[in-house]
Amino acid sequence: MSSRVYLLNGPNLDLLGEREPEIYGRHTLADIETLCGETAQRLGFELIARQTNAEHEMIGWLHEARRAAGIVINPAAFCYHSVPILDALRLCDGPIVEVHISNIYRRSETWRSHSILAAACTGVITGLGIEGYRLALEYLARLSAAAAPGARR
Ligand code: CA2
Repeated sequence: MSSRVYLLNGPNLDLLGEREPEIYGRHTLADIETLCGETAQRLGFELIARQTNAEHEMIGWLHEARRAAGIVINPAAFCYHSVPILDALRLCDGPIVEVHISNIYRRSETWRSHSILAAACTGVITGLGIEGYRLALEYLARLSAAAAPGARR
């Protein structure tokens, strides 16, 4: 059983912390990766953390993550239109948590509330800031523990 978990962040999240702090807070992508790295270490996961602005790169990483213990993905604006990413998510065997830093149901642009990728994910965490990433990893750890041989059901 793999102990590898992928943390994948989508377009523009490399600039987090620079604009719109009232919506996204002041944390940077580096803060997210540090938080997730520490959390993964505590939970016994090997974390692969990546960010891209390119759809094809995200798809390649999802292929790589097909047999991972889990995926935490903030697809950013890919979630509104990317059928290729939807298909790639559906090819993954493990649990997938979609994370959004802002509450996508609470935004003034109502189109932001409909992620086409959510249907291919185990669950979605939205609006809890960067804490959402930590909670997603903790959820994946619970699933892994429950699936481990000898685990009580
Ligand atoms: O809340 C989230 O995490 C989002 O996935 C962020 C996406 C946005 O398109 C989604 O609707 C919700 C990307 C936001 C744009 O990136 C920024 C980068 C730096 C500063 C402000 C925004």
